[in-house]
Amino acid sequence: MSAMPTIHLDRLRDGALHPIGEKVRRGERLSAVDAITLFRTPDLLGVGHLADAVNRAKHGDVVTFASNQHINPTNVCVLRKTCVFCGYARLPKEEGAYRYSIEQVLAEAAQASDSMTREFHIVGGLDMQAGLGYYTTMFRALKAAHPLVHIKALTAVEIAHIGRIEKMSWTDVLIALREAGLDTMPGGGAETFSAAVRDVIADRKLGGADYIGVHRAAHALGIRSNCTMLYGHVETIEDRVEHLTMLRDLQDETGGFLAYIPLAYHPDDNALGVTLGRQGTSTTGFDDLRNLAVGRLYLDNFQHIKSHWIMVSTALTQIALAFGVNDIEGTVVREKIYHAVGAQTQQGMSLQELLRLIRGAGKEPAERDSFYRVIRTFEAAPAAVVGAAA
Ligand code: V47
Ligand code: SF4
Repeated sequence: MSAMPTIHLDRLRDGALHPIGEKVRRGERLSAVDAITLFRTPDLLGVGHLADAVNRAKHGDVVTFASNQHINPTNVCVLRKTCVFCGYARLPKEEGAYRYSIEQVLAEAAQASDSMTREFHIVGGLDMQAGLGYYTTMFRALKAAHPLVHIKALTAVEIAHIGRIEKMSWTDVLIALREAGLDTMPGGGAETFSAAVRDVIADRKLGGADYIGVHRAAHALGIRSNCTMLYGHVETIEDRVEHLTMLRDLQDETGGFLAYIPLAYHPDDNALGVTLGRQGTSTTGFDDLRNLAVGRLYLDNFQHIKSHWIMVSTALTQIALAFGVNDIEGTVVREKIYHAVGAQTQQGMSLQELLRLIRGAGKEPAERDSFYRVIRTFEAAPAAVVGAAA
């Protein structure tokens, strides 16, 4: 599906959105200045209308999700003191530090046998004891026990870390991991690319250009990946647009990104939240919807915009389905990273809950595989049930 978007200019209250609406109607690419306007306008419903029109032209009413299981094998991280927004990492001897043995990873993954998990999403800290061998052994063992389950694992930052420990190039690390069973890569570790922002929130972390470089190396090998942006901390609107432009440029070059996922910063239980005096005050629903909608409009070469309900709540995710979102983070068994920084949401969602949420927004739920191909659709629920969900 890819019709031209149906735009009603009379639904754009802010006149500054009219030329952007015309561009969207013509299928013309938006400029960085347009993106800044979309981030600044108070007319959120206008931005939402444009994003919804583009999303409908691409996906109709279909909203996809995957049945996945998050596994975080180690929270030991050398950047524990310098990624000041992270509440998950520990130093090796710190209370609460853990590193799973392969047997523990298998035990956690064993939940996949009696659930419908089709994907393991595996990310963790930059642990000096978790080198290439740790992950290749893990992936081989997982594939032996669950041959049909897709492995989406290791952020660009973790790939670069393994390369540093093993003195190997990113490409060689990726080749070895792929041979062991890695199928695709998640989008974590991007944060906000701007050097000024990184200086404040993650001054020793892999820089933006290198994050892009690792994804470029993966795409060149045919390993597809997701990408993210952490927003709602110290970044400016211009920083957000610069970040999105870098993602859009790489997508023009390789076409290797599957989905974009904006991640809402949570200020609890991390040093940055204390410094900013923000504990207990997450991003606003307004900004969450805007980030998703601008992602849909500016990243015109991306098929999929995903809402991470764990961070922005299931309630907001349901509304986001009218703001350009066509995919919802899946069933996610036992999420840890966000629950370490104050996420109040559940650690997982059942299939019935997901269906109720999608249908309640008047959309058609479909389960997808890790390449976003629809693998299962669902009979419509009785009207009374849908009504109850709305
Ligand atoms: O890179 C860490 C973020 C990311 C906080 O690719 C925080 O399908 C908010 O990228 N507040 C990892 N966010 C998770 C991630 C992800 C999630 C779901 C799906 C996919 C995918 C990727 O979590 C990190 C960082 O940006 N994070 N701390 C915090 N305080
Ligand atoms: Fe380590 Fe990632 Fe947390 Fe940074 S965000 S401290 S790299 S686990």
